[in-house]
Amino acid sequence: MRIDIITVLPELIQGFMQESIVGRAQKKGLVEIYIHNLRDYTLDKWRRVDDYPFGGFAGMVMQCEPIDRCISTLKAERHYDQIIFTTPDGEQFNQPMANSLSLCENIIILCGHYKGIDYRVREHLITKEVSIGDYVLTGGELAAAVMADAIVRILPGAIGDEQSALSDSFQDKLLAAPVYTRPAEYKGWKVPEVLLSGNERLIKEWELQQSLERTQRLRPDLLSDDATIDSKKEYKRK
Ligand code: 6GU
Repeated sequence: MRIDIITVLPELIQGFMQESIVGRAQKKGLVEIYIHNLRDYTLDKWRRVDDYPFGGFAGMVMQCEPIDRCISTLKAERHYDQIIFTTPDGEQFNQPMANSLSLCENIIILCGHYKGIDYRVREHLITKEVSIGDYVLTGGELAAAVMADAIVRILPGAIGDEQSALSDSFQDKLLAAPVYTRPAEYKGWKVPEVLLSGNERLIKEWELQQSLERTQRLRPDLLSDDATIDSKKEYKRK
């Protein structure tokens, strides 16, 4: 998979992409991530990429030309499955969207600035508008990093244990069960007995029951969805 990120603040994303699972996934060759400085695509001699808005509104607006030149350069080299714009008024990012984007061959993420981009870019160049939640960030860079992280970590091989990405909270619309490690008792705080039993069937049952209980208590909205019922049945069969 290949992810191209277009931004006016490349330094903000660069460090993040070199660390952790995302950094490792790149070294393993599972994903290529390229960060493009929008200023490299302007024809303006001062490298400006924004201008005053028509209509006399407040603030500056990112111009069509540098964005179009950057996206066109990329599109001339390969087909892109999605050209995503990060914006608080976009479709809410969630696990199913991360799953579906992780199946793409090539995607572009254009980092938006709220109120700050010529609308014609959104009408003519963008195929998907995405928000990471109902709050306003100063720019789309953090949103792009969040999306890239969620997409890359589920690529096969990105996480050591194949199973672990699939048993994440939200992956089956249930919150994950608690996990514990050694020692079995610390300051009198005990690990649930069943986990020490070695009985795989009982442990699986406990895990599902914990997932359901925690989801009911913390995120009852997730259980109202029909898909949850199916995933529970599926889980029981395993
Ligand atoms: Cl994608 N961008 C900005 N600027 N703010 C946001 C967001 C995106 N998602 C939530 N808030």
